Amino acid sequence: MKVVYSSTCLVHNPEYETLSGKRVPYLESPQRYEVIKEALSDSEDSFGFVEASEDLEIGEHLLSVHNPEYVEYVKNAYDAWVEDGGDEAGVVPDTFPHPKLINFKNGDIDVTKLKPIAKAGLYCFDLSTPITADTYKAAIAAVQVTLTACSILTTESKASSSEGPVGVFALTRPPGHHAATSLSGGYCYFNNVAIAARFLQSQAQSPSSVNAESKPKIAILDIDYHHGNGTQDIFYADPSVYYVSLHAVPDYPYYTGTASETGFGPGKGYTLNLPLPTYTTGDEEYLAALRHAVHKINEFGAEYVVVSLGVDTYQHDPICKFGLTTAGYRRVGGAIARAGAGVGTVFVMEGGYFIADLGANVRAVLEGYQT
Ligand code: SP5
Ligand code: ZN
Repeated sequence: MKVVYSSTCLVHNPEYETLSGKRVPYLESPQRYEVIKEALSDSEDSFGFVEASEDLEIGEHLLSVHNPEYVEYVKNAYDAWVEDGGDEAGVVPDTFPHPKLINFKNGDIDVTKLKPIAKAGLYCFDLSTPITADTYKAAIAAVQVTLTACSILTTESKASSSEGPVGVFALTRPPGHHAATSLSGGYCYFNNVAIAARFLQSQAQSPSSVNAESKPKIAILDIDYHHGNGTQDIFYADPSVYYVSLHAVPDYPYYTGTASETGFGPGKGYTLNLPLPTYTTGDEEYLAALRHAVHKINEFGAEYVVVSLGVDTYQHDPICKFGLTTAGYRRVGGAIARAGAGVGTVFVMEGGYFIADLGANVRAVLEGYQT
């Protein structure tokens, strides 16, 4: 399996975040990236490493998901913030446009004239997603990694139709599934998997996998511990992208991910949330839900499967409350190999914060997929 990475993903390195009112060292660290890369280099299975090109033009693909004003904001926010006297550690909001506070639906507030601190709350929903001097560069590199992995996937899928399913791993950071069209949060700035889905739609071609609106069908399987609110939101009214998420309740991001959220308008029925309880979800409970998710994806009939790969479902994860084991992750990979009845899969890295076993857990999923 090819593993796509970029050294530029390492440059995003915030000092701290605020969790439960406490200032703590930033959990989504560059070290996460290094230990995953190292574990895959040590694997008996052959992982072939490919460094993504920094010159890859991604503008069009970024804008297939994100609003242009938002992209400009992420690019320039740090400089504007520092110039306005903000802390050099990075842009972090202190006030949000809560529904009961909002006064600009009637158009009397010009968003472009908001102070940097006000824009911070407009474009970000938590205290864990600061924009530092290097954030934009790393977030762009993550998109470059994702798109490079998708190109490899489409090329390999077309070449090897008889050799079974093709998998590619996009080693991304910062992660993406909490980011929406013009919103960051949960360590996420640009939604890597959403950009992957749109890119794969532009490349796919099998007529049997084309839906009523004649867009190729893509399934997104989100196995991060947290609900991918951003991904769900981006495709909520879109029947060509089936979003399926397994995640913990009750837990962050708290306000999304119920089973009753099933899509909107033409997208009704194309979002599937499988919330699982904190503390009592271990390997067996998780795999039962995952098999159901895979079955639903097979019924949908996608041309490609995009996996939001989080291993924060691990038993020792510092911010999560599931009990998966490293052996369980092998079975998770095996179950995913059955999704889409053998079509190509791109795995895109999301969460996972227990550094000591993070690499082994990611490796277990990918090896489980291959065997
Ligand atoms: C990509 C991803 O996994 N993002 C997750 C972001 C979670 N941020 C907030 C988590 C709140 C955890 N609260 C538990 C406090 C432990 N003392
Ligand atoms: Zn997560």
